[in-house]
Amino acid sequence: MQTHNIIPMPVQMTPGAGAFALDAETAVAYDAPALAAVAEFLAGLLRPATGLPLPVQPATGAQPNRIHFTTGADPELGDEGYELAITPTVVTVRAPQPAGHFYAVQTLRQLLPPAVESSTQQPGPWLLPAGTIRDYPRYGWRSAMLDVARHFFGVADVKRYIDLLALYKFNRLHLHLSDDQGWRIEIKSWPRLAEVGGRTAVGGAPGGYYTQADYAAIVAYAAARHIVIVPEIDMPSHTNAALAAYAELNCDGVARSPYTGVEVGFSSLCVEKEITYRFIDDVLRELAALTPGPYLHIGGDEAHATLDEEYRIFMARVQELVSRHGKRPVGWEEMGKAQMRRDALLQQWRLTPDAADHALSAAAQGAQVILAPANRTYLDMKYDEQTPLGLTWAGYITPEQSYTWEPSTLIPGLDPAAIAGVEAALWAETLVTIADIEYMAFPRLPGIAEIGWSPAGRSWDEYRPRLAAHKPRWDALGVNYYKAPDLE
Ligand code: IFG
Repeated sequence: MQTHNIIPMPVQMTPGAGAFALDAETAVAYDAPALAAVAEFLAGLLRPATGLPLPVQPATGAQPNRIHFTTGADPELGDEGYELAITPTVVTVRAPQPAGHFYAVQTLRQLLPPAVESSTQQPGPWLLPAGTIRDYPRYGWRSAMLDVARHFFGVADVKRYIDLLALYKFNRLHLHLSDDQGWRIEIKSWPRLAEVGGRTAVGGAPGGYYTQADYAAIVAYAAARHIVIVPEIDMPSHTNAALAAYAELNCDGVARSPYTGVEVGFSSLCVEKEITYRFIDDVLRELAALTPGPYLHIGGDEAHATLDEEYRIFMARVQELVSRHGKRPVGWEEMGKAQMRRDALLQQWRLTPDAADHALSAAAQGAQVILAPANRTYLDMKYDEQTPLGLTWAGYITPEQSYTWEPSTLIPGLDPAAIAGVEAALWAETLVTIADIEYMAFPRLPGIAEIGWSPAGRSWDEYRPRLAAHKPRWDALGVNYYKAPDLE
């Protein structure tokens, strides 16, 4: 493990002597039925590149030449922690919960040569350096956000992004499902949302939407990788697609025209009309039924067309609707202007003094804060002036800029205990394909995973070569990453 390049950096690593070699007799064993899935996940991951059979079987005692998923871990490791013990004869994985075993798998794959990520057979040897690792995350909320509203990305693209998030131990994917330019989720009680709102996208690009079956497939694929889907229906602004689909949702009773530009803040649901709350309640009910995760994101950003007092009343009322459907409300930082439920989460993104006040106000009411500072974690920002994709309003963000920040001191006065974790947001005004997504996400996304998982006290000088060592892994995975100069 002397020269490991694991991202996120584990809490504790102790090198050992020698290595465990995967070979034709190596088997993957598990002690409890709940661990069969993660054992199979590992074998399925390793078989293509190694060409080894790697049979998966219930453990029958301690046998050599096994990767052994077992129970009896130190409960201090928590729901996502794990312990790895690698000797030349056996690899033992211990974790209190299956999620911990899953994260041990991500570490094991990163201890193997990058070629192990290849989908075709590669020459070995396949050696796991001996040693022990004790690891667990700093924050429980480690998410990426994908904007599928400005441009639509199909199920296969979302699954691909989920695969890449899993490699870096992210545990949530926030899907921005609605905006001015498009509505991306089928709602059976309001069918025109997807039928009409799903027709458009920025610049006249093809639209699209997830049927409820599509969404269920995304949820299941994510769950198998211990990623919770956090669906967002943005409101009261960023709602032109809904206002174009249903005239009655507009204060003047006139349907809006579809919008394919990139302005923000001009739209608003009619907060004075009761039909608006019936609409929201129907949408939240159907979404809650489709979402096993505990969170529903109700947006709340850039409500420039809604009176402040009406905004406050609206966001407080909608939080209650979310709660009545058995979920915890999540909202962008402006929701902090309103009264906050104690079980709500506020997502900090703007860098202004009033934005910090909203986060402090939310925390003072017992809500948690997710940190997504736009000048560090908005992966739709250009790397530099040459970057062909992306925006610049929050400044250029190099891999170093996205890595060198510390959550606990970002907002002066914010109690570190109120920080739920971090999010890397990817807005899609200028992104059209999964290759565009990968270009903006890599190489910056892994660093944000590390900020969410690893202990404080990072240094760019230590991290930079470790990140650079992931390029062959991205090559093997076929990731369309930006060849950043500071990683050459
Ligand atoms: N701000 C808007 C997004 C998107 C973004 C692009 C938030 C919460 C700028 N709202 O970020 O809709 O347009 O960088």
